Amino acid sequence: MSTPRDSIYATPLGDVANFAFDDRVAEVFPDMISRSVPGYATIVQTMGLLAGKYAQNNALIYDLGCSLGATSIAMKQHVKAKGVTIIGIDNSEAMVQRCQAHVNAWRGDVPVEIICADIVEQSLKPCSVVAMNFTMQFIAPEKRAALVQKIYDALLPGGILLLSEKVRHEDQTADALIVELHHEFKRQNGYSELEISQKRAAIENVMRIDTAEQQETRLRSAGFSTVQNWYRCFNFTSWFAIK
Ligand code: GEK
Repeated sequence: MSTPRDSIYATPLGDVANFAFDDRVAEVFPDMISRSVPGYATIVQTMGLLAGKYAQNNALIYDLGCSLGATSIAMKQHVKAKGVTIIGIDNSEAMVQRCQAHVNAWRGDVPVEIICADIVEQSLKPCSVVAMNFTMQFIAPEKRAALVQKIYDALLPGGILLLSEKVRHEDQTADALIVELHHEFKRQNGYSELEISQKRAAIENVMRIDTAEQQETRLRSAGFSTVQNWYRCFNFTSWFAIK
């Protein structure tokens, strides 16, 4: 699907406002995320594959922070279990307005319902798969442990959480070098220095990233018995956690 090109930060902005998932972002989102996250397509496809392996008959699947539904679409294509519904939740009206049509445009046997809600407030029903692809980083840090616990409690035995996050590194030298490698990735994908620096300023207060160790400790503290990192490129990483 070809989508409009992201040029939101291409012209100089006097005061760079905090990043928000508004209409302008939703419009260009597929282009923005695929030019910004190394391996995004691989991550999404693999999350679909893992959902296919772990989906249980007659159980729900959640996609928390579904944006335009890329992960829901991948799961819809891979899940063969019977009596499954995928529920995508996002609190951006601009995303939700577009998401259902995006998801419906792809074939698949599994029904997908998109809801506009805050995943911190939303109660979760028993489920076999929960996908959180780059969403935890936008949740207030002090609310993350309770959210992971809520996910763990909702998962059926043998259920799986699929988590992807941008991470930071305690070692300042390592962190600076890895951030630079990511910026080089963005340059190679056509983002200018101005776009990179203005986006960085816009997102600084909105996206507060943890270290990989913090993420793993939180998963284990919630009760997950298997916590495994399966993807890493620069500061972008994915885990599966099995109950
Ligand atoms: C993908 N998973 O393409 N409640 C619900 N949604 C939220 C909340 C919240 N409290 N906070 C943020 N969001 C997608 C990509 S994007 C990642 C996810 C990124 C939503 C927010 O509106 C946005 O749509 C999404 O989380 C994060 O596989 O832009 O880096």
